[in-house]
Amino acid sequence: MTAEPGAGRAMGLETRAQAPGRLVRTEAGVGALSDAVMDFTIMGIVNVTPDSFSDGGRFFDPADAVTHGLLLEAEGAAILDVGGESTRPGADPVEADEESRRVVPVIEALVAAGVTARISVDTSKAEVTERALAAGATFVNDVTALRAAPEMAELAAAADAELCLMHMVGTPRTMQAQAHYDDVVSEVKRFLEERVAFAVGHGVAEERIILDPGIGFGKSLAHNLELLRRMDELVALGRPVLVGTSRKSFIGALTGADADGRLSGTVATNVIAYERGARLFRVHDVRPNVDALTVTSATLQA
Ligand code: 9MG
Repeated sequence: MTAEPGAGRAMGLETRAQAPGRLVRTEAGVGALSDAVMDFTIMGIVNVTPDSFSDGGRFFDPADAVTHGLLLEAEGAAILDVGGESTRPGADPVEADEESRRVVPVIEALVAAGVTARISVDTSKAEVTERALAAGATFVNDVTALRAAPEMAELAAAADAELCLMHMVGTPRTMQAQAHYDDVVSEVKRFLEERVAFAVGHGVAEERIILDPGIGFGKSLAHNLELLRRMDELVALGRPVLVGTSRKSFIGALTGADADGRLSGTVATNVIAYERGARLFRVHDVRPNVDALTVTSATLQA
């Protein structure tokens, strides 16, 4: 894997706002309020689950999920991540048929509604991936990095879809018990390099791959903070890095806030990660993160 010029740039979605002071629709969604270049991408979370940790059950009805996705797009999400199985520790496993029944109608309805945001399917199952890609998803978000279903590589490759490979030791059900690292950043890097080699070896174009350190997945508070602080070392792998800290419990461990009160902490993590080169951000609260990252981006480019 070699670093390429502009590798930190998020998926070619760089945009320039057209009308300072007004919301403008751009390739990435709703544009910035200044004339700064938006060189980051927001992935809005659309959980179609009864049991996700912060919004479980809120958008379980497909119509509510679609309405929510459209709102996130209007707020500036360039990607909508549609998931039908919670990855929180202790969540109930879901059969592929049930997971597809949750996500496919939402993807179809978002496409029918004419969303311009890319649609991501958050799944680790080949069957769900296949159905979601057929329904209009163009991005696969696999928290197991192709370990649960290696054949997802061929499916993503055949569809020329973007593929996010996330670090996690074990599975969502076993990961917390395995949170030991000698050097968390080096170990995450090694894992991601190996998974990129696997994906490329199974036909995925390297330029379609996005890397993710898996913040909160089997990592202690200190591990999560170290990964954020040393994000530049992951960015140096040469692929865009996606960060998913939104409302996670390590923020609550620092601030004492419950999931609904973790927006300020989430924004802080994203600003730090941006400053160190991450360019994709998976969030529940789109608009505040767009605003904070627009200001950060403009400041660093001034
Ligand atoms: C589904 N999901 C929950 N947290 C996540 C994170 O941090 N990254 C990615 N890629 N997906 C996540």
